[in-house]
Amino acid sequence: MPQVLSNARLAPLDAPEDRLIEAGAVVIEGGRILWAGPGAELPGEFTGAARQDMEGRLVTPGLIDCHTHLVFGGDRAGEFEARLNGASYEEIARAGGGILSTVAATRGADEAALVAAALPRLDALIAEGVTVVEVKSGYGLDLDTELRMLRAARALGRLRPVTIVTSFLGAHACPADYKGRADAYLDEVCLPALRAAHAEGLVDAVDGFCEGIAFDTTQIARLFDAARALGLPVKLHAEQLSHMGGTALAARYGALSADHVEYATEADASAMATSGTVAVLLPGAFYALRETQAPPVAAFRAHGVPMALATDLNPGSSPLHSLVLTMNMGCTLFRLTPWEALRGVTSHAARALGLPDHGRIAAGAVADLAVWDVASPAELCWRIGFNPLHARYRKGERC
Ligand code: DI6
Ligand code: FE
Repeated sequence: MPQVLSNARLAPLDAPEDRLIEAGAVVIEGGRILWAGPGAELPGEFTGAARQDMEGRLVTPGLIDCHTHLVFGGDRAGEFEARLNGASYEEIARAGGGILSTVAATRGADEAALVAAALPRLDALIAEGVTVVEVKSGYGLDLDTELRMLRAARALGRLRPVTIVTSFLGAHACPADYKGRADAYLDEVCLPALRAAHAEGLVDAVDGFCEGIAFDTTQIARLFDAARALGLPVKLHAEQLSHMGGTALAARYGALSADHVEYATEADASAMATSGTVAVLLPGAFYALRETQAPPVAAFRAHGVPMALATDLNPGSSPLHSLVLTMNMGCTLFRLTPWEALRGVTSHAARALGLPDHGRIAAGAVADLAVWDVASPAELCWRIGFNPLHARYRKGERC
């Protein structure tokens, strides 16, 4: 039986224009959107259907967090304190802390412990209208733990009404026992773990960290070749702390996204536009690391590169658990417009995950929706640390 959400201020995000539909209606059936548009144009076949009055609230697609490291063991509060005392993120990493300290804690946690630790983080996102969350591995750096992280991520999607999309991030850092032997780590651990995880159905995409403290472009190219051989899409942490050429490489491989991209250039933006690669901006990491180099938003705009926004939720560089706050940060720190921020957590985030039937309110799309006690995208982005969610629908169910 179809149901109609009526009297909504609809932000459909289904076209390049910033467009609100006043007194809009959305028809839902079987977890999909059958029709959306001005209530006055509701097709006659639906006028007798069950109605829920949105009372003029803003209705957007359910939010999509397209870049998180949600599953991990332990915490990094001590590192937070060390950075307040002057240590840099890279110094801590080179001294064996940083990502590698989370690797030690994650290796020591079984699947149930990883799930239990991740659930409150996931619940914080869900409470703000998030309906799709990408989750990366990358704190195992050995076969068993990489697979365990991905199994934990899949388990989260069975425990909560949310869609989980996984990325294999075995090339996140080089573990201590392979220090200075990144190529051997790739051949002996990372690529075999990727193949094993793929064989178990645990991998939706392949990610890497291209940086001085991680892997270079030649090594990432080998990872991407392996992904391609398995038929898996790729994405990359690129140009976060320095310009390494990862963005251009990602574009050459037709990557879904290049993420962080603070140090990307105009030429990188042009290459991304050609390949259709989404720029995923992560203001939480920019803020937490007190970076000063902002991503080249003007170049992305000029070249028509779609920009997404995500939390990068992780214990080290971005312990950020709010996608609504991320929108505010995208506006304040990177000068996105509120509409760009909203697109960044809906239609462009869906594109970054290769999910064309998510992130917009249009006939045929999945009926993931967020209903807000606000009147406009600007009002949604404006406050700092306030959650205006009124209701959330996942696959047509209010939950
Ligand atoms: N870039 C990031 O921001 C996260 N991973 C990455 O490659 C940080 C991960 C961490 O510090 O634990
Ligand atoms: Fe990240």
